[in-house]
Formats: sequence, structure tokens, C-alpha cells
Amino acid sequence: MSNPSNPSTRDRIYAHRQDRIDSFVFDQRVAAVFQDMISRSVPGYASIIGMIGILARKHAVAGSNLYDLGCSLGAATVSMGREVGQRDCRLIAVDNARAMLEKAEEHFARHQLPDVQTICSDIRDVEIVNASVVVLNFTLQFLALEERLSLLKSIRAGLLDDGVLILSEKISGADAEEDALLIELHHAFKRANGYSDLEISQKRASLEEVLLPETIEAHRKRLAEAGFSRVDLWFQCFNFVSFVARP
Ligand code: GEK
Repeated sequence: MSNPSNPSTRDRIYAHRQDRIDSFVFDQRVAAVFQDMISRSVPGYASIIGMIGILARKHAVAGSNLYDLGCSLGAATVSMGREVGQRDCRLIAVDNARAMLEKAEEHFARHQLPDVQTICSDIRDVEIVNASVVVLNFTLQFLALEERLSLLKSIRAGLLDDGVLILSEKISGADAEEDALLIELHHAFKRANGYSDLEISQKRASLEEVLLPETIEAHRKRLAEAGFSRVDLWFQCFNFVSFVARP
């Protein structure tokens, strides 16, 4: 299962013992190894990216906007662009980490997607309009809990009647026992992908106050409160899930 990637882009950020673990930030160092980091850390990441393209193909309508909020290197945007092809849609990729967005722009050029609009901004400050597809692929989890509902409401307000929100999140289990099991399985997955126990524990400490997972139930409740009438869970592997939510 390990992924013998190019040594220069291999994620080794937490490989050495650090005296002090700072909170995780999406800086240049992370951007340089992000592809390797997310592939070896999120079970099913490649499948989710592929399926976002399939969902976009089903829901994208001509003349509408497709948003990738917290796009990182733009993998979901590329997947949508590939599937939506000649349809007259605008792809909009947003991230507040300049280092990520610069790499995303290179990625779009390499994939012949020169028309993607990139916006370096906090996703809370971007107005969602005329949207047939909105993607939050492992991004909402980085917002403070009290900021999540208003973002979902503004996405709901900007979605067309037949539009969809694709929301992927790291979750916590419904009770302590399930949570412990999911975490244990996730760590086993990371170990199988070549991360050491030291890397796993230091990364976990750095994310402690930055990535705030919630239960599936909490997500369903908030999505309903934001005005989504239908929420379906279409992917789960361990503590990683993805929902498709409709107005
Ligand atoms: C993928 N979707 O590969 N505003 C804008 N961007 C933000 C904010 C914010 N408030 N908070 C976090 N980000 C991607 C993976 S990574 C997930 C998403 C992970 C950005 C942050 O800069 C980073 O690029 C991204 O959200 C989260 O499909 O690293 O676990």
C-alpha cells in the first residue's frame, strides 16, 4: 500500500522529533508535498476526487458556476473540468493559502484548464452565485464550529434548484467506542502508507486545534438547518466521509 513517491516531494514534515509542535498551517512547505501528504493520509482520496468529477458531470448545467472551496492544488477542479468538458460552465477555485493557489494555477495550466478563475480569499468572503456544483472537499473542517452554518447558508442561497453541494469531511465517531475504532483504523492506514508512529502522533498534535471533526449526525443537522432538504452519504472509509446535499 505504500506510495514510493519522488523523494523531493515526499511528505517528511513530521519525520523528526520536534521540541514544540506548532499548529498546522498551509504554507509553502506543505504545498510542496501536499499531493503525497493527502494521498497517504486520506483513505479513498483518489476515488473521492474521481467521483466529484462524475457528480459534476451529472449536475453541471450550461451557464452556471462550479466552485471548489478550499481547492488546495485544485484536484477537484481538474476532475470537474475533465468531466464537464465542453459544457459552458465556469470553474472557480478558491483558497486562502497563496502557496497552494500558485501550485493550483500550474496544475490547471498543465491540464489545459486556462479558464479556471482562481481566487485567493477566505471562503467565507466569496459570494456564491448561480452555482450548479459547490465542492467543500475537506475544507469545512478547518472553520471554527460557529462559522460553519453561515457558510452553508450562503452556499445554499447561491445554489440553483437542481444544484448540489459535495461536502467531504473527517468525522468523529457517534460514540467513544466507534471513534476509537475509526481512529485506530485510520492510523493503521497511515502506517501501511509509510508514516511512522512519530509522524502520526506529531501530525495529530499539530492538527488538534485546527481540524475540528464532528459526527455525521451533527453535519446532517447543520445541513438541514442551512436549508438543504436532502442529504445523502455517498462515501465513507473509516473516519472520512462525503455527502451530497441538495436544496
Ligand atoms: C482537495 N479540497 O485536494 N478559506 C479558504 N481556504 C481555506 C480556509 C478558508 N477559511 N480554511 C482552510 N482552507 C482539497 C483539499 S485541504 C484538506 C483541501 C486537508 C484551505 C487550506 O488552505 C487548504 O488548502 C484546504 O482548505 C484544506 O480536494 O489538508 O486536510
